[in-house]
Amino acid sequence: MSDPKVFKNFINGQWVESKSGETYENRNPANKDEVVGVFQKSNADDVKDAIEAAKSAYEKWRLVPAPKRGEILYRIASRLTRQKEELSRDMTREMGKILDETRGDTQEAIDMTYYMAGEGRRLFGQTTPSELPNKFNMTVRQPLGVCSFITPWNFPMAIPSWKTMPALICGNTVVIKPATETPLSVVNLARVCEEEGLPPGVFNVVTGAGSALGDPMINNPAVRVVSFTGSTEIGRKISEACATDFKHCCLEMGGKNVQIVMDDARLDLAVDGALWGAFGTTGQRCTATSRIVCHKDVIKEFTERLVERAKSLKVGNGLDESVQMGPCINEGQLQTVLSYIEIGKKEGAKLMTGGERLTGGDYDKGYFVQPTIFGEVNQSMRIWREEIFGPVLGIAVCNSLDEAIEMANDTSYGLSASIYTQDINNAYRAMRDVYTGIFYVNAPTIGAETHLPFGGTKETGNGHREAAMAALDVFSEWKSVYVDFSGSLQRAQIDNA
Ligand code: UN1
Repeated sequence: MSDPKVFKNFINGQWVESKSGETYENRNPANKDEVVGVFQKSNADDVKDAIEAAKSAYEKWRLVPAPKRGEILYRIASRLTRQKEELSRDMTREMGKILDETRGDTQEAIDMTYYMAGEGRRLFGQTTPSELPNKFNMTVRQPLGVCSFITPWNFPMAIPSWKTMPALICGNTVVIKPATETPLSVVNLARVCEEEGLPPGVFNVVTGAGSALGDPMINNPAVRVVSFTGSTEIGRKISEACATDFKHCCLEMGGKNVQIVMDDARLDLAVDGALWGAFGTTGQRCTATSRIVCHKDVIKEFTERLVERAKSLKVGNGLDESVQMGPCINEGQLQTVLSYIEIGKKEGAKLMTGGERLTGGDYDKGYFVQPTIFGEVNQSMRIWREEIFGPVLGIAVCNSLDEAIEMANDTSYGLSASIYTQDINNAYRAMRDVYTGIFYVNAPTIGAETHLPFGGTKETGNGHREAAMAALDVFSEWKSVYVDFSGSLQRAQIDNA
């Protein structure tokens, strides 16, 4: 076997080694024997260099007309489209999710890049009358400067693009630290940016561990925006660190997403939705369905049908097109999943299917676990309350829509929720009363589109939204501009009173 490829950091338009002189191997979670690549184990000095590069690039980039910035983004989107297949294959090798899904991930990055490229010719502000004669009022968006991104492994290209593209179109510059487990997709994104003429220093990549790089990414005073997707625990610390010098801080954290199934639901659809929502991406999505609240009149049939389908899911290496569910990302995550399965059993939930690590043959080379469903789950159980981030679904019973809504809201998180019903009144009531950032009717809890705001309530977020026009509010600040062409001093609130 030939030596694995060594990938470098991307700082100021150059591919450079870490000043630490150290590297780490990244392996395929479906096959530990396969080294996906060797990456830089960066240190605080590398981060400092990247932030300095971003800071000096900002002075020019902010003055490039936004439509011109948009043209570069169009070119990036177009190259991502041309390279979609190879980018997606790289992503399956480093992250494990099946090819269909990594193609979706790459597509999400393409969609976001095109969307933000178009913003280059909008970035609308407002014009509004003045209360005084011969005076003109308007608002314009202004960029902030250097943005630091810490991104997760479950969407290795989509989530970095959600943060990067709106930041760039507004005129900011970027330093990104991709998840230790999935650096290749961000390195690939950097290569595309370089090839399509993004100026040096505008987009910088530093790979390595969050424990070593988190603080220098966040605490540097040149950084004006921090955007993080990951656990609520780390998000809280980042929020506190940003508060000291008032950095913009955008957090997208945990979820415990619910699918409500009412007695009038189309059960075939509800089963399809639950299967995809719970076991897509091996349950490793912030938006994954981890709770079902099902009406008592249909719970038996719904559960039987869902269990039967879950049992037949083919688990394996995502590069095999017939596989339907890939591995967990690493041994630690697999152990977390297995420990929650034990907790669920001890708490008295009824294991309906799954529950075991998959072993034997190729399974021994990766971190595979069976799709797992618990019945008879109740609101006091930890498997109901805590985010597991794996293919574990709990089903609880309800007697009415009111009770379903109360149960849906009984969580510290608030990312995504869905209802399956044919009753339009029930659908609208649930839409209004379930307190989440994303809500679906007759569709699973996963599947957000890039031109709608993405984010959640309560401990899922801190009030900001990613994607769509909402992202522009994270990466720009309003400037209100008053132009007085009267030729005399006019005092607002006084001369016109
Ligand atoms: C995430 O899980 O962090 O809505 C992102 C979805 C995807 C994005 C998920 N479009 O499931």
